[in-house]
Amino acid sequence: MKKKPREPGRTGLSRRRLLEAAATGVLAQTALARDARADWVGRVLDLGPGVDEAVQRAVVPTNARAQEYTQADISAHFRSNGTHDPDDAEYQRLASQGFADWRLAVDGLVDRPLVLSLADIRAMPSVTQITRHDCVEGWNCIGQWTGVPFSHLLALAGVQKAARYVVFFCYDKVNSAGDVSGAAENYYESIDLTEVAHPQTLLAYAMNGETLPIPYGAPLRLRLGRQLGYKMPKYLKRVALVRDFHGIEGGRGGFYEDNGYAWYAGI
Ligand SMILES: Nc1nc2c(c(=O)[nH]1)N[C@H]1C(S)=C(S)[C@@H](COP(=O)(O)O)O[C@H]1N2
Ligand SMILES: [Mo]
Repeated sequence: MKKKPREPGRTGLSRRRLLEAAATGVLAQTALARDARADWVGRVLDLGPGVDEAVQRAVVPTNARAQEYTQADISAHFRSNGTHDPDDAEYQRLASQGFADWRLAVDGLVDRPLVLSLADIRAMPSVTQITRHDCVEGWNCIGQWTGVPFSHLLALAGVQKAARYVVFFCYDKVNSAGDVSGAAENYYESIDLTEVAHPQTLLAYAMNGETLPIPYGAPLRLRLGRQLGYKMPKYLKRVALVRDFHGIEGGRGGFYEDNGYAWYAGI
């Protein structure tokens, strides 16, 4: 008589024990991987890393790229979400002059604070990538973005040892999800230094071969390969290297986070 194949789960170890063992291994592996990583890239997160992040980082190697697509895959219509045109007098003035006077401030825990024009940023080494944008609301679009690898820009500024996160400040104010009557807050976001080092982390100034249009974040927005849309702030005005989120807006590292969404939004 043929032996019945063993049913899944009948391994002698309970499912729970297996999960616990896996989680312990995952955490140990993650810690090892972090220790092995170079200099500032490896100094990540005392604060905020959920198990989600530990598990994803262990399963997906840190530098794994999200899928890249071809020209033929680019969405005919790319949706614009959240703010479409910041209602901010300074932003409107800058936009009316083609962002000639716009500057990006790079400060906080850096050796050399920078103030960069769009021309400065466009003169840096650039990459062009066709990737998918996934919004937490459940839609996605494929687009092509051109920009400077963020790690290049931060290397120019020199990241100090105490820095753990980059916080992005934007020109627009938004209302918390579902509460149109609520007071508007500044849109802001943050990523850690592991995400900075990822090859698909760009400060993008062009989309589908054209200057980044206002609905999609002109003149400069963050693009990440492996996180949800809300982690990619548009209308950037300042990036600051920080140790933690204490005293920054609602203190959770981002506008969506202050409104209950996860800080780590890996996909
Ligand atoms: N400054 C700013 N950045 C933002 C938002 C916003 O409202 N303001 N919306 C976020 C959300 S929820 C998504 S899905 C994407 C939308 O980018 P898109 O307009 O290029 O589709 O931007 C993100 N970044
Ligand atoms: Mo989104």
